[in-house]
Amino acid sequence: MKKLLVIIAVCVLLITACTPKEGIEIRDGWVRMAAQGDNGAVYFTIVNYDADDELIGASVDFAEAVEMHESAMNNDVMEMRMVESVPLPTGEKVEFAPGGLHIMLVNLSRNLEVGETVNVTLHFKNHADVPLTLPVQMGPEHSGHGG
Ligand SMILES: [Cu+2]
Repeated sequence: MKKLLVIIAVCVLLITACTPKEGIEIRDGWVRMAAQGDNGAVYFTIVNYDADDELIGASVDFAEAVEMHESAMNNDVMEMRMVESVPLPTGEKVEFAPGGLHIMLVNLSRNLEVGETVNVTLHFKNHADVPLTLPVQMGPEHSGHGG
């Protein structure tokens, strides 16, 4: 019986290792350090190996609201606009990064300290929710929420 279990375990490992990429991969995720009452921001890279999909939002349990924003320079002024959904075409990589797309955490209910990890759940139009555990980091620059 024990031997059988070992064999099954080995098979599972082999299958996992050899499966072609599929689903939705989220990598390089991080959350900007911020104080209670301020706004935070979440960044990551999504690669969609599934059929076309859309990111339609995110949720956390330590902010009043969670919105998707896109920052852009407009006449030398950095502006943010709210985005209802972000297209994730199959095979494409979509980056959420400072100065561009970001998840904005409105009115944090607690401090986000460098070195801790926090839970963020992403919601998709077709794909099941993806829960993430992301590190809190300082970020490349330090003004406002930096979006
Ligand atoms: Cu923003």
